[in-house]
Amino acid sequence: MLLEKNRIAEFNGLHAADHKRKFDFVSSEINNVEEVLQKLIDFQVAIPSWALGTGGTRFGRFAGAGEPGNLEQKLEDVGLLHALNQSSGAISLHIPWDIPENYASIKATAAQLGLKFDAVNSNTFQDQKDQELSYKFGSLQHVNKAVRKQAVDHNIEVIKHGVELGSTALTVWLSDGSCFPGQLNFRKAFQNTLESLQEIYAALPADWKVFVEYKAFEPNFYSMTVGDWGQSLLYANKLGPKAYTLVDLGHHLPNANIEQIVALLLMEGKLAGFHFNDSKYGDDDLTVGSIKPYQLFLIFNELVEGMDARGMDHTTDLGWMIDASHNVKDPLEDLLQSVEAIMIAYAQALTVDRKKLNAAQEANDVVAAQEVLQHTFRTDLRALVAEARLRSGAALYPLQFFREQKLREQLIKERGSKTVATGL
Ligand code: LRH
Ligand code: MN
Repeated sequence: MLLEKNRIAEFNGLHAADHKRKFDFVSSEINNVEEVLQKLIDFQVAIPSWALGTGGTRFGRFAGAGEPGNLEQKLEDVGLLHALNQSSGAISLHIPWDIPENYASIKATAAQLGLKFDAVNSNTFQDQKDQELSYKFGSLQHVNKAVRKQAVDHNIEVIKHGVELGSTALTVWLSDGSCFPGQLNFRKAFQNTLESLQEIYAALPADWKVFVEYKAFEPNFYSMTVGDWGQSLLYANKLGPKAYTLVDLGHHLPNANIEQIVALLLMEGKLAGFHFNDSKYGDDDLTVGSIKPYQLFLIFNELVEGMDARGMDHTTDLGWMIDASHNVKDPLEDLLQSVEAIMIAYAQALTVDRKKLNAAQEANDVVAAQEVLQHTFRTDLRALVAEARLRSGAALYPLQFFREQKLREQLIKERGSKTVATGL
């Protein structure tokens, strides 16, 4: 579905006066408003190709309608999100769920929709039907060298797909680990995984990065071979300068201080980027900012402080990706909400009074430091984010537009109600 620009301009026209009133008020409170707006306009979040359909759990999956039935339609859906918010200008593919049949036509479609290809993801957490050796007891950690070789070869194949598409990063998330004490020799599992990652690292093109994603548990429930940021950083440091640690917000033990992890990985120059989502208990993959919005703000607060301390480019030097699944919501509505939450947290972090915060920290004035952050968190910056959309030709209110224009109904008319998207 291609969205005519005039439909968005018409919608924005109806809301222009109301928006201007709100924007004039909020911008009167912000001294560097034009600089903040430009950063919001430039900031792009990659959409996961595996989260454009209705997800499920082991207890059930309640199919949605009008889902993308192939990679072409997945690009169309991300193109639709990008047309609505001009902040979703990239897609992250998962191999083999999204193997392009024709690189040239896929690249042409992506270019037409204003989309880039972000990090490509390998998959050695499932056995494919034509696969010779099973990953039941792991992949890169496996005691059997032949299984490790099969997994290394798969990752090298994924890099090849990425090179064809213009991607410059490989994300490796390993489900490897153990479910019971005694099942695994942790040291040997680490060594096997490191040696395997070194073979994958050696196959990286010069300008590529490898993102080592950690996870505390699931699908293994006693140990994970890349179980926390420390283990991932150990691998990344031993691999070399092209290896980084990827932070999936849902991959931590309860109450982990993720903003501190982010601050230290940035300080070390080893932060790959993010898989944004939210969670109450485990790897719930819920809408970004839907459960712990203050934590999301604190993470972006550390990001802006840390990136500026290193003179990093906010738009290009880290990987900004969503990784969520949708069990009870329309996938596109959910993703629009997630991008909105990310943009608001980024806007909040860009408007923190850093001079006042640093002065309070230097003076051990705990209350004053808290008040600086909570003042920003309690300031409604939605009109600022909407103004950035207006200036980039997007809809002032993407979710409202999606519903009022009945875009899901239009997708169902075009695709029927039985199409199923590959992914989680
Ligand atoms: C693992 C994970 C990983 C993806 C998968 C879809 O939980 O976060 O990033 O490969 O989800
Ligand atoms: Mn993830």
